[in-house]
Amino acid sequence: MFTKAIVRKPASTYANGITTSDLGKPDINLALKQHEAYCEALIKCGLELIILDADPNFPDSCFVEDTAVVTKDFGIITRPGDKRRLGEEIEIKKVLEPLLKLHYIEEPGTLDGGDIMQADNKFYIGISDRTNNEGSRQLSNILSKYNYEAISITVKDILHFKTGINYLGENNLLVQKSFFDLPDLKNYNKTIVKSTENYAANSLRINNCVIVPKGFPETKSNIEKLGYKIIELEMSEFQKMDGGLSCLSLRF
Ligand code: CIR
Repeated sequence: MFTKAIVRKPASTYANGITTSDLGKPDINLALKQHEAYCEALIKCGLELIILDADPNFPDSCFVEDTAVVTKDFGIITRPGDKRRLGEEIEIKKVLEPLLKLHYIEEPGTLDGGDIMQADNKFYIGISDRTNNEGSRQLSNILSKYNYEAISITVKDILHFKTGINYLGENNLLVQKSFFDLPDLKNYNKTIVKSTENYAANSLRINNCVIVPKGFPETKSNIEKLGYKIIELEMSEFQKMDGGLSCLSLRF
């Protein structure tokens, strides 16, 4: 069970953030509305929110997931892999310091939280353009102290590991096609997201709900068939900046 989440409001400079998508410029007012709806959904799922003010110096800073990896007992402050985002983690460190025992990813390691997927007692670490082998090695060392197993997986053609895969719980993985045959994931029950619904692979399990982006009916129905209660959220303005549901919060 998660009880808390950290979120950060989109900044006035949000449209200047990093993106590879060709979906056009985001509308900041609409992004703020969608962010409010996201916060309401987290509250509905039973979370108490720590809502941080926007920081216009960091256009991507609403994507707090990349700045830390958190569990109930400890947290790891990351070293974001794109230089333009280095520094976002400082505020998150301040917020987490009184709450959790903290560890740090250090230079030359880089690591974005979007590359880290926890599935029960295992952590999968995506090696991507943002997370390097050294970052993965440091994280694995920290996790091993807490008796978690760490498995690294190479990420190709998508921004972060969790852009393409998410653990729903009860051994259920939601996966884009490219992750279906990975030997490291062979023991999971996999639900494939069809390519026209790829964005919905970043659906988010929180307590007894799964939050799904609006507009992906087949994925929604497949998750429903697994027995989960669904909350759908409009995510258009975050999709334009390569962000998904998991990116917008740190849950613990
Ligand atoms: C970036 O490129 O870093 C942001 N525009 C999007 C980050 C999305 N975060 C995530 O998937 N965890």
